[in-house]
Amino acid sequence: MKVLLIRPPHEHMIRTNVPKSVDTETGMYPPLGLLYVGAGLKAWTDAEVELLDAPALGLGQEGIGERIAEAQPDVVGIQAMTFTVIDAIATVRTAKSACPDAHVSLGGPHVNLYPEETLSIEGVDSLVLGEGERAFAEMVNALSDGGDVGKVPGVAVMRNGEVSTKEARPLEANLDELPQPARDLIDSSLYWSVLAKRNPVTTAMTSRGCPMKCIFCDRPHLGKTFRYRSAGNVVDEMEDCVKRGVHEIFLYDDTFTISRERIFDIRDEIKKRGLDVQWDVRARANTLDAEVVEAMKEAGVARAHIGVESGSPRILKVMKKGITVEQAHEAFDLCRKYGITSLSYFMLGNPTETQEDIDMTMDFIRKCRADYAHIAITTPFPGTELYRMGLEQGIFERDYWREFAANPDEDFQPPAWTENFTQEELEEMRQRAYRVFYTRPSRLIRQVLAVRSFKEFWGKARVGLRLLLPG
Ligand code: B12
Repeated sequence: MKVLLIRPPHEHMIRTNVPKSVDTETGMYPPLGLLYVGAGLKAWTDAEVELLDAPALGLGQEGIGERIAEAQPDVVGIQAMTFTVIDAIATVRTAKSACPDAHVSLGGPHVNLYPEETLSIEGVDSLVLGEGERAFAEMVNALSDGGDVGKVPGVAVMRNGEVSTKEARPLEANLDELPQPARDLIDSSLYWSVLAKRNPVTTAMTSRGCPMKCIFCDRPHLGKTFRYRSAGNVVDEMEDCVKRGVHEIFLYDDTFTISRERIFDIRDEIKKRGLDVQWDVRARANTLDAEVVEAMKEAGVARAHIGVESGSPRILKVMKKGITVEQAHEAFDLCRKYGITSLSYFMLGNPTETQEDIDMTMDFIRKCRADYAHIAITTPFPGTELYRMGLEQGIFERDYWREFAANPDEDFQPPAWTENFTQEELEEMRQRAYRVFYTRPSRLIRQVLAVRSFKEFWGKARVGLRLLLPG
């Protein structure tokens, strides 16, 4: 069996009220999900596996078509996020025209949210729901044995106009039993980040799932329980990355810092092995204290991404963020004290938000000691409690995400939450918030003093200017 995994190009990605430069100019990150699916194939099938990372290889549909025609795979597995589904569908069509007999299967966040709509797309033979490692491997084995893929748990097919199942397999109970991502399927040198001190970079995930209840977030395929890998298993992966010449790792755990003890265990393991590795984590403000941040620094954590969302205690409650303004300030102070670069995340235009709440967020942005700020306009994502609230409260008249899934249109712009402010007012406020943050004299001086090369300075200045300039 020959299997070709594809990350579609980002040519028709729908805009999400995040400045374009944030998506296109901050870096190129490996498709971790596909590396895990590839690892599952290597561990549990005899398939010959190839991975086509179109964005990293700079491939469009024509290039993808040539590669598929050349490879003549039996199975094509394509990653689908709602925001890149138009490119995923174009890739399905390209696969069917370049290799009509290939079985084309989709996996990723989008298929879990809209299985009917996605399976109704011409050329899609099956969907792999939830975590794909075992389900896809079993599906490939079933295909090679001439079996019925619709009988494989977690695989959905169309049966007499009906979706055969919407049930994913149970989530992996012990993540240590999963094989390490198959990084030999990609060229590590293609991946970089404007944030990194040393490129190339890679990505990793040491835990899956998040028990928090933030209304704007949804991980349909990774669950609400925090499942984590052992320190030894995590550092084995880091050691493998270093052997491949990659010393900077971006952890994609939704919230790395939930398990306090594990942070100390990972620090001890990295120190015991003397690993030269810097890494980047996503943390929650209320899980950080001096002991934890110090241990993270000792372990090589170079950057921490910390969601704040709002400077208004009332809005933090409305968003069920579960942190306080004081905890957020404390988190950035601790990162500054122990020399970890911190990135803060804010959202403007939240449910019930008033000018007074926005002023509190601006005040927080003015005073906080974060090194970077990422300011988005609140845009309800599919499958989130926020989106359901918008439909129930009549903020949105139609279920536009389902309509989009049924008939994806690249001109579709997901609407912001415009309960009290118009889109234009929110964009003006976002520009102002970026100016408030990035033109603070203390910050400008620190950034200039911290820069090590003109190339690094230009990289950051270019993205910075894009953020500050309208449009
Ligand atoms: C890393 C990441 C990014 C990275 C890289 C994205 C990429 N294209 O690889 C960056 C920072 C660029 C990014 C950007 C954005 N992201 Co993002 N991102 C993530 C994050 C944190 C981790 C993804 C990951 O690696 N997961 C780990 C692996 C193991 O999981 P996985 O990829 O889902 O793969 C598993 C299964 O889904 C399945 N599977 C996945 N693909 C396939 C393919 C096949 C064939 C099969 C069989 C199975 C399969 O099996 C895999 C192994 O179990 C997720 C949140 C999360 N926790 O997953 C959000 C997430 C994917 N991002 C999301 C969003 C919205 C965005 C943005 C649009 C945000 C924005 N700008 O507004 C942009 C889009 C830009 C872009 N070009 O892609 C959403 C997608 C929601 C949706 N309905 O599609 C998520 C789920 C977060 C959320 N808010 O809900 N993102």
